[in-house]
Amino acid sequence: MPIHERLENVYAEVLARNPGEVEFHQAVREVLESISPAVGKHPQYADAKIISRICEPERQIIFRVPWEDDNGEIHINRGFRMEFNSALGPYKGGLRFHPSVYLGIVKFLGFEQIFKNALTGLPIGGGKGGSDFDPKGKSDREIMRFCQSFMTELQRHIGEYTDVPAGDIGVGSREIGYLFGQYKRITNRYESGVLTGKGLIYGGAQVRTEATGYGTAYFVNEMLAARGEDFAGKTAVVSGSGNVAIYAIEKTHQLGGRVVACSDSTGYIVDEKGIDLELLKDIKEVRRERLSSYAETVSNARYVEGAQVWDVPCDVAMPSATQNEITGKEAERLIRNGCTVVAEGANMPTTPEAVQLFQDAGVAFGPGKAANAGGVATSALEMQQNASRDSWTFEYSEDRLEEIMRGIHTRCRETAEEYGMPGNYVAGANIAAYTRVADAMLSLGLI
Ligand code: NDP
Ligand code: 2IT
Repeated sequence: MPIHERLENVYAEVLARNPGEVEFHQAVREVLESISPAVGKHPQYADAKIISRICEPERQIIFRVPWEDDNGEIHINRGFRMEFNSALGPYKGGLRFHPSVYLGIVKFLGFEQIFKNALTGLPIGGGKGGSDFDPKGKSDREIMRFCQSFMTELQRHIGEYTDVPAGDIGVGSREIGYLFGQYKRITNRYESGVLTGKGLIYGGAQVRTEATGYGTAYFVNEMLAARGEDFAGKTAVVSGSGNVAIYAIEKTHQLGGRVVACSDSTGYIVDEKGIDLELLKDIKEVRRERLSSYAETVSNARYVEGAQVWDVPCDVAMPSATQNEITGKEAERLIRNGCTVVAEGANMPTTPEAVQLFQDAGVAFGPGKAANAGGVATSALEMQQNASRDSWTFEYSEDRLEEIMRGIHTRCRETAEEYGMPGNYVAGANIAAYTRVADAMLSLGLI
């Protein structure tokens, strides 16, 4: 899709200002293309340079994170926090610990988060952070020391009304616990609302662990319903085997589908009977082992090393590992194998070329901003519970999540129709989110 001529200079400026940050360029380009049909209807946004302002983070924080390993050797990592947009609420978004993290990754994630959070309809702005620290192979005490050093700097920038981090790749409830402990120690405040994804015994919320994956499966359910179908009898493939993947599998099974394959960064497993979730959880969440252990335990399963999980035929695909994992080649394979629904559990796992291929082939495509928004939405519910010192039941929280996902799906669909692109969830998500952020920014004066 071409970029509207009134927005062309915005993209040129982003490229010039953020050299080499290719993931950020990709995320911005998709939004600029998607909102182009809205430019004529809302000239006031372009007049006020809203999108140029949104593309420039409100604040960028980069810091040194020194830490000591178990052998007494000193390591230096780089920490980031991208406070991107606070028009709708405090900056909100996860922390990613992965060796591939650099400024371009944190910016793309922070930028996407603005729109995702707007789509939830909840009062949260957009932000993201992380480090190029690699948690793989580190002992528990090394993880703790790293988290403490990371928070020693981060604590001066965050707060329940300012910026509220959570987890992402490499950051789960163990890391959030160490981060919260250090925040509490330094600030002398039991400020529950400063982080989400906390453990249930110290201010965490029911369903937050499950929320992103559950939300993605709920979103697929809505996409199927919009086509007069449901999960019954359908096979699904999920990439990754982390937090999002595990709970996308769980909810897919509960909704009547069968997930036959999932992956990690070294390979994938296939289990035609449907993934045994209790075993998968034990391997990944308790033992913290590699996925290959699964095939060593289950006789009818096989582990395929060094290949893409998208080789496995399926009706529904839920990429839930990392960015740009489905390129044109994988999209063609999925289409050829009969896949009709793709929903992004991960952030930007599908390249622009692959998205186009899906849309041209009539595959229903749910972008991450919409399909994985259940995680951050439930984080906002955690903030709500923390603010009122309350805690809700699992059932009530899950109902709220389902209702939120249904609302996001409806918003995307109706907006796509309103702008003459029925069935285009990418356009629907971006335009609906953009107009919400833009209206808030206009109301707040020149910010
Ligand atoms: P986890 O760290 O729990 O799991 C990540 C999974 O993805 C692992 O199986 C990992 O394999 C795989 N993976 C990570 N990086 C790569 C890579 N470069 N190449 C191949 N595989 C990779 O993370 P989450 O499940 O939390 O996050 C997964 C995705 O979902 C990310 O895109 C994240 O931004 C997104 N997301 C997460 C939310 C959350 O609430 N956690 C909310 C919304 C989106 P291995 O172990 O081998 O590295
Ligand atoms: O990408 C995401 O939405 C997340 N990693 C979750 C963010 C959050 O604040 O819960």
